[in-house]
Amino acid sequence: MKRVITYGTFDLLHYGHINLLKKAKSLGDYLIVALSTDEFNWNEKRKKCYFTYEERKGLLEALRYVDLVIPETCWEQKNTDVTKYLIDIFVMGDDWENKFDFLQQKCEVKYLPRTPEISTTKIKSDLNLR
Ligand code: C2G
Repeated sequence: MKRVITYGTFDLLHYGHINLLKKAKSLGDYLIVALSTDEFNWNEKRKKCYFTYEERKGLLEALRYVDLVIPETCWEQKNTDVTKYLIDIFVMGDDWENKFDFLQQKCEVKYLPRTPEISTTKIKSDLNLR
């Protein structure tokens, strides 16, 4: 069984996220999503999410492409996650191109094309949300 993992905030879940998750799942048989906690988002990414961790987790768990959602609490957990969850393929959107190449010693690392015209930031600004 080929096991895939990806990481992200996935706030205001949109079709750009879905495209990535669908493609990530198509690369294997089991997809784990490491979902950024509210604290990690604020402390490390200065992201204030519209939906809480639990709400974002519930949305991802409802998707047919997602088999398991785990918390992302720090940047450094990727190495241990790849070992702990017996990961074969690490996947991220290509806005992260090369940023996680260090994981190539442990698993395949793939950067997938982002869906260009959509983002959580764009949704918020279009709706005048802060
Ligand atoms: N994404 C995409 N197309 C978009 C928007 C996002 O393919 N239009 C992808 C991103 O490239 C990322 C994933 O969807 O792989 C999640 O995006 P974010 O929620 O913005 O995640 P990010 O803030 O990039 O967090 O440790 C890694 C970080 O947790 C990644």
